[in-house]
Amino acid sequence: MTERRTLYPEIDPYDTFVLPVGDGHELYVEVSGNPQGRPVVFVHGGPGSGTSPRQRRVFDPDRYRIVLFDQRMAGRSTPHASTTVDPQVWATNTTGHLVADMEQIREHLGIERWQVFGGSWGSCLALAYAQAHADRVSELVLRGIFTLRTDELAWMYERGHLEHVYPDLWAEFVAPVVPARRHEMQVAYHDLLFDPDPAVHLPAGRAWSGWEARIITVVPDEEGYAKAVEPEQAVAFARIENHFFVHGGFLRQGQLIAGAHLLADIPTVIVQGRLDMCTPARTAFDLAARLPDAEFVVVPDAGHAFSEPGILDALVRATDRFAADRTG
Ligand code: STX
Repeated sequence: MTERRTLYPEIDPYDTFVLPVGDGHELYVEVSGNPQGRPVVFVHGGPGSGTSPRQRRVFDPDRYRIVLFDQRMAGRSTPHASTTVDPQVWATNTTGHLVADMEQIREHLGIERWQVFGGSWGSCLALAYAQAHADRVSELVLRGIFTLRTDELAWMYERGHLEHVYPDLWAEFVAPVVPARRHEMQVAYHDLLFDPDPAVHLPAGRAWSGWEARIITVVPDEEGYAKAVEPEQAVAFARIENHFFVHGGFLRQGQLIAGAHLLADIPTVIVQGRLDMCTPARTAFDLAARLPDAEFVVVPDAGHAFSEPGILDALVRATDRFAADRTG
């Protein structure tokens, strides 16, 4: 096997700012790399994970103008999901709002078209954005495809699915929910996560976020798990994910697969781990079947996370190839 590609060296942003996008929400945005480079926006996962400095490093900093932003209520954006359960605030955090936010960021930066790069929930939001604004997307790089169809969510959060692979971790995931409600985990968790009492929402947030952190890599990542269950992050991540999931991502059932034809003219790479236990490969196959011109890479020895060695290799190769393409 040829050597696997890894992240580019650490870089600092050359510009960071806060962008008010309406409804009282303010987003943290940062730009790194080459100001004259090919524009790319990194769409983070969860939803609710926020961005991390590592995400700048999947792009050649000499050839890309790299835009990262924290989606509503995540990371350094405010108000933060860990500090409010006000339904009025949550009502203005939907997929439609996030798509519109991306347009505001693009316009603010004076970018005509940009590459859209997203994994997991980031692939979902990237697909929603690209299907709404195809003319603004120069290329798509998608990993761990997730479209929030009911059965995709049931796979990970309802009984009778992933518990067959991880019975021990599943037992920890269901622990905060009373047995009588374990047939409706997402809804039951909603009540716990949005309870104003930290004695209720904190253990629930850690159990929800910890479950995901332990099933996204093939080899356990203790450092990743420790970060995921840190109280503020765990509660924010769990609340945002749960809010989007109980609402089916604010999408029509199957909307993003049915709309795939809208992307036919966008050069697209789809990277999927065969051993992905979070967003199983079927969704990637469903998407790839509707995008015959896309490059579809199934990595045989990788799980879900962006950091899985085979996934990272394929992603860096994809962004390098698009950076070399002057026609886009
Ligand atoms: N969540 C899928 C998702 O977007 C169900 C996701 N999974 N893990 C992540 O994001 C992080 C690695 C960003 C925590």
